Amino acid sequence: MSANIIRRYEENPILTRDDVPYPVETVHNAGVVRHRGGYLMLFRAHLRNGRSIIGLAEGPDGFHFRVRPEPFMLPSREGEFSIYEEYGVEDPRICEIEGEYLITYSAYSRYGVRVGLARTKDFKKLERVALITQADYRNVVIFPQRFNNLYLRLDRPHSGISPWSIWLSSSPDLIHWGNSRLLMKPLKYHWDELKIGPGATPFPTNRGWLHIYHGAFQTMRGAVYRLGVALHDLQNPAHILGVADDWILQPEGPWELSGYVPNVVFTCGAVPEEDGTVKIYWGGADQVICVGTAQINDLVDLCLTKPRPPL
Ligand code: BMA
Repeated sequence: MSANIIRRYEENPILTRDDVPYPVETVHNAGVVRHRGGYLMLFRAHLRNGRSIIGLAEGPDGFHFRVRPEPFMLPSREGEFSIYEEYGVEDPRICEIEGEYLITYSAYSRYGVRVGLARTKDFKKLERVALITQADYRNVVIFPQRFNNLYLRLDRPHSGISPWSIWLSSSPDLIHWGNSRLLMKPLKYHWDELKIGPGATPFPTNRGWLHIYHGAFQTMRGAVYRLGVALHDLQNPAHILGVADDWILQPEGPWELSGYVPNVVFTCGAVPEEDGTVKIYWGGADQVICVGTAQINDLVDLCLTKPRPPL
């Protein structure tokens, strides 16, 4: 194993605002999936009014992307969604399940931040399904499979009492969610002690579901955002097999150390490949998009051989 468990792509960053054919100040925090033989990315971008929209980019190999001429998702102007998306839509995650793509995103408004769910089959026609949390939630990733006929998601409620942690909830219909339980907490005086949140949509390996999450540590210069990894039981994701004690990625590249928000690597997507590697996408300093690759086995081993307690 090399010193760094994630190997950064030599041509990072792979997407910047200069690649976007409409005016934006940042491109970051991207969900990525395979689609029609290529790779499809949904990314967050700040407009010059400080609010966010979601753009779409496509490419053949997971490293080179071309941005579609028009944004993919703007705040809704209709019905209930328009009330809760007034301040913008952020941080899309994509889950491919049963022949369609589910998109979860943060919806900001004067009432706080909630999570919206939309669905598409072709990334042309988009249907908003429901707002699937109350206020004070972000970072929802849906497992790409049902368990005993139930959808499962990892989510992250905000709390004034307990450090922000990763929870699991289930739903029979993607609209009504419940049976929530706490799975993973930040660890005291650890790289993720301030807060943690779901990152990329989990993917199956032969030893469990791999989930790449983010964690923050407060310093005198603000928070440092890093990535970590956890392994969940294949049949029952509520059972965590191991959470790696070490982070797997920290801000080191110049575009991760400085940008719109310095010292940030933040993931919304990872694509496992048949050759045993995974492409991991992250926003660098909330300004650009980067990619790196890791051996899936190395990530699994780190969870199992060097774990820290989940709670
Ligand atoms: C979080 C979210 C992310 C962002 C991160 C670092 O709270 O706002 O979208 O990438 O902070 O600034």
